[in-house]
Amino acid sequence: MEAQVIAAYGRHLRVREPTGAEHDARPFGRKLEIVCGDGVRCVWDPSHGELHAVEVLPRRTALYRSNARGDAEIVVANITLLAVVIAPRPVPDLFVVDRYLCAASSAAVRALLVLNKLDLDGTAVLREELAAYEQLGYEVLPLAAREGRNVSALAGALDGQTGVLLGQSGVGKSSLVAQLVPEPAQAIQTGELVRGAEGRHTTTSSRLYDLPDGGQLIDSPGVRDFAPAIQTLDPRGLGFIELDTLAADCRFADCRHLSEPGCAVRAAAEDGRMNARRYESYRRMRRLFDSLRAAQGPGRRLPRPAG
Ligand SMILES: Nc1nc2c(ncn2[C@@H]2O[C@H](COP(=O)(O)OP(=O)(O)OP(=O)(O)O)[C@@H](O)[C@H]2O)c(=O)[nH]1
Ligand SMILES: [Mg+2]
Ligand SMILES: [Zn+2]
Repeated sequence: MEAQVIAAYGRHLRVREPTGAEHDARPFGRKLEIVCGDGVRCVWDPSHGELHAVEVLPRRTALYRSNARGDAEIVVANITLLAVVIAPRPVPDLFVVDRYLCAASSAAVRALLVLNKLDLDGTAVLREELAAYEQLGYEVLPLAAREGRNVSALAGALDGQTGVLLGQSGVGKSSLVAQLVPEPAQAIQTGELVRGAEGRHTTTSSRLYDLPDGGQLIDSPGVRDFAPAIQTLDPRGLGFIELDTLAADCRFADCRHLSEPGCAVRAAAEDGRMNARRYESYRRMRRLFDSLRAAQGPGRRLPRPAG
């Protein structure tokens, strides 16, 4: 039987058959790394009375992060859209936003930005900062989950897609899911939502939902920081999409765009053709990349996504 993983926490999986029937399952063997969005082949183990996921079907896309040792860890699989959610509160870190975008471009997944909590002060300033992303071609969706304001724009972007919501804890990812999915209450039954310190519910593991109009959406736990897996990054531009064209004019093919002579990227940042904050972000990413590579052991090959 083949099924889609709609939740994965520890060694517990929740899988759904194409018929819609849902089951609990366990990964078979220690080696299998299974995440939300994966397709798996399952077999029933009558002696233990449980369903085993014995094989991960080839992934069309895979989003990876780096752990502190520089190893790649898969976050979600088979997504076609990555939505980075920010809000005036908690105060956003655009450098983390950039690193999500690097991971998306490295995974060949389309990315967009969601600016939630339009009802709060501070969104006007943020929208100006986000204009730099729009100039790069990233769509920015300003909305307010609380009032359901412009949530339809996100629904439209998710049409026919498998999307994931990523961002800091408290930006409103689950609130958006609640607006888009008719029965988000099912998540509470699975025990994934626990009371956070401030007394509100915080999401503790990813969960995939079907959208009424055909797409799918993965809600994920909030994280303060994020680093894309260095193994997935193109060493030339590290996933900064504006560098694809700018770096072509650097004097040296292996230019790191720091202090090398004849660097076209630095020149573009100096004369305003590249956004100065994005260039600073690139420099930080470069330092992170170098330090993670130094921390890394002999290295582990990542499986290539199919297709
Ligand atoms: N003012 C305002 N508050 C909102 C809006 N959307 C969500 N919130 C509030 O923001 C808080 C956090 O919302 P959640 O949806 O739990 O945030 P989350 O991103 O899922 O957080 P984690 O699960 O911890 O990652 C809640 O108190 C929501 O009521 C909005 O549009 N406006
Ligand atoms: Mg949540
Ligand atoms: Zn350069």
